[in-house]
Amino acid sequence: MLEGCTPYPDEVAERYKRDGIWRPQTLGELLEETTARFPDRLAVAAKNRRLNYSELNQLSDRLALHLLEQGLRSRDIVLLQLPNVWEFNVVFFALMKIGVMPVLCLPPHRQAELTYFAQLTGATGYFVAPEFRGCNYIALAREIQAAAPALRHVFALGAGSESSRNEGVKYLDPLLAPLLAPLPAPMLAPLLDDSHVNDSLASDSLELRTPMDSLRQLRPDPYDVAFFLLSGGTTGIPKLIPRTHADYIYNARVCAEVLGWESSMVFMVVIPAEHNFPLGAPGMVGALSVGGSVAMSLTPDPPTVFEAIQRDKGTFLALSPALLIMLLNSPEREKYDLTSLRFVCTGGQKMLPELVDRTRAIWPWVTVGHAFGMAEGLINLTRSNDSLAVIRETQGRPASPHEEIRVVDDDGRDVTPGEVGELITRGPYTIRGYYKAEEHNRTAFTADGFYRTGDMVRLHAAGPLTGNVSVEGRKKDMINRGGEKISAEEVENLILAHDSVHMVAVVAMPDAVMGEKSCAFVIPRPGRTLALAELCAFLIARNIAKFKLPERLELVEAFPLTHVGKVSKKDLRVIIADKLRAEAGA
Ligand code: J2J
Repeated sequence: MLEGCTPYPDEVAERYKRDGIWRPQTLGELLEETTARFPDRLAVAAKNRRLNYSELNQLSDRLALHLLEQGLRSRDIVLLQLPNVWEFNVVFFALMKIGVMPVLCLPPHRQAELTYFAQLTGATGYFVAPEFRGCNYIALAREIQAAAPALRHVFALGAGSESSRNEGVKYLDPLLAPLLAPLPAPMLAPLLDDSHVNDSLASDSLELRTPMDSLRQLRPDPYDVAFFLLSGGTTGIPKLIPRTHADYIYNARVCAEVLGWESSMVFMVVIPAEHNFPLGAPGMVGALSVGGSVAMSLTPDPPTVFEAIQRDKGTFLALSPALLIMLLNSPEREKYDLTSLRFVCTGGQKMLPELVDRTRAIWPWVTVGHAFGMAEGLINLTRSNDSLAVIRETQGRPASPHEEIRVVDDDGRDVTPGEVGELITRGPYTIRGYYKAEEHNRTAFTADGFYRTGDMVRLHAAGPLTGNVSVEGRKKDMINRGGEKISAEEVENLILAHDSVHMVAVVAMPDAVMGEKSCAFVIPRPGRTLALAELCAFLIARNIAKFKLPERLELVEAFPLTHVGKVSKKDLRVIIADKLRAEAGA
């Protein structure tokens, strides 16, 4: 396994292979297998393009050859930070075919996070949209390159302009052009401006110059790292989660099987495709393993999502409860035909029973369910035939019978069945360690390889909910903002650098839509004061993802302490919740 990763113990890996749980197949081969079965079925749909399986497979082969020609090499690591565009799939599978390992960065990540990932991994490439939601990613790439010189290759969507091509940015359109069918006329017009595909490249005979066999020779080891996901980040900046081809394929297939997916299903990619949830748990890789389709919604804005569902006849909608609330609250909802939907699955944060009821009332033709998963591996799902009680009161049960889950107390002893404790887990797709994080791994995993999730759960031991898990709280010091995770420690460290700050504690405050938002309690230095806008400007200048900014600042003289003299975040959460309640009542 790649250096810096923790392999599964030999006897465990052998067992998974012997029992056919891990198969000797790479993600590239998975796509080839489905392509052979369903060459003409729709694989990927987006507003401006539809690709069947043959096209998706050929485009990723072609791009893979181009990437080799441009200098990327098997076992290189790259940063991948694309919006929800059809090219995401082409790039992802091209990389899988030549064993280049992407770090799946989130679109809001900025210089601070990206530079850290690039430096930690020695990444050689960066895949971006030139501009998206007000961010110039080419400029961002330059800043990262200045701090991480190994990052030699910048690949951008589109065709680029003459000047940008000269700056060494490589654009994807010309690389893919010869295989792309012309766009239908009505779509062409708005796109013409930014797609002057170079004609000389349109007749490029790359496939002749570089025989396809060269790809087969680069087939990566199915049991080695395919890509890196990012952890929700319990301490400091997000940790990198190495996932292998074999573990991820099993994970994606088992989710697809549990949910009864068939080739008629259409998976809606609404939250950023780089998240584990839409990527495969349950998500795109699972859909593409059964010959289903993947429909990309460029943004999670309600009209864009509704339009995509209507256009592509989406059947499976995977999103956070916060986003679901926004969709249900949107007045635009009535304007679209959403009757193709079969399953609405929320994950990333807890869906409360009231939201289950409301969704069922508004969309009576859908099944509502939960995905309680984590990029580290374990995934719990409710099933379509679960009772309403299970769907209202629990977050489901492990997708695979090979998952081991335990609920333990602070000393690591199993709690009385049915009581609340920390969920710890081990299994065929749960990692045994974060990438290059030896010290953190010592506490994040037990000596016998269980991942400590930091989630406080109840594993129902009797009655109609038996075997299902309810999330009751968490032990980890993070804020879960609509499914987006914020490490309190990471933000506290940045705030501490502000001149006016003596001490800081960042905690979650309740929010009706996002579930939680972050609130910074600050003890100012003597004679100093601080306003929220000033604090946010200070943090933005540190080039971090915007979702990490505190949304409220409370200046205090002292912090409540626990009986051992530590800052009591529990008390701070109560203080701010009470204050918000009082303000709402006033
Ligand atoms: C309560 N808390 C949840 C849920 C995740 C599917 C769905 C989500 C993720 C994800 C994922 C929750 N109810 N339904 O990877 O494949 C919180 C827990 C968990 C953490 C993991 C998937 N679903 N959570 O959210 O790695 O605290 O994965 O440990 O981003 O989100 O976060 P992440």
